[in-house]
Amino acid sequence: MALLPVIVAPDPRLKMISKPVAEVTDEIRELVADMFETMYDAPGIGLAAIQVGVQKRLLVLDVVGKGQEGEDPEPMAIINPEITWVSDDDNVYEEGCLSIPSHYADVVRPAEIKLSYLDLDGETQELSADGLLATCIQHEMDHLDGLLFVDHISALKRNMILRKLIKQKKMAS
Ligand code: K1U
Ligand code: ZN
Repeated sequence: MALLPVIVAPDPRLKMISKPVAEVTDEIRELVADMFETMYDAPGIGLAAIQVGVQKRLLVLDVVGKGQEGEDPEPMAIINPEITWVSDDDNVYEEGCLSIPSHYADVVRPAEIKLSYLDLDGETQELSADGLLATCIQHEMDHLDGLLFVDHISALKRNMILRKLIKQKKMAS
């Protein structure tokens, strides 16, 4: 297993549309293992493959364990997800992102969703999600379509965050 570097915005790779996984192979399972290690190490509750530079429709998450001691981990790997239903009622959650370190903002999303996806055996699964799980899945699925949580907030707040990220990158280089 290996820790993978997480891409920080602004970066053109974070705007790419990820491509479907053609087949769930050992190589994909190895990537998933590396992504879990990277997510728990960060720590984070989710990670999309494009955040580690892999343009595949694949994400990992664990909104239960949160990488903290004393919590039982509940890792989930979700491949080629498709949302099949969203609720009319919304939920607001103050989101963060490992690709937008140290910035948070309230994001409105459907409160409940249903999705289908492939598991690590290549089997189709159906899932109903609400609460933080629904929020996290939608946040990670946005990454697969080149979107970040700042694309859901006002241009004023988004530009403020992006300007700060550019400054942080300049200071680090
Ligand atoms: O970069 C990412 O996509 C991961 C992101 C996922 C997420 C967070 C909040 C709402 C929706 C999606 C994170 O994990 S940011 C870090 C974080 O939220 C967290 C870290 C440790 C413990 C608890 C939360
Ligand atoms: Zn994110």
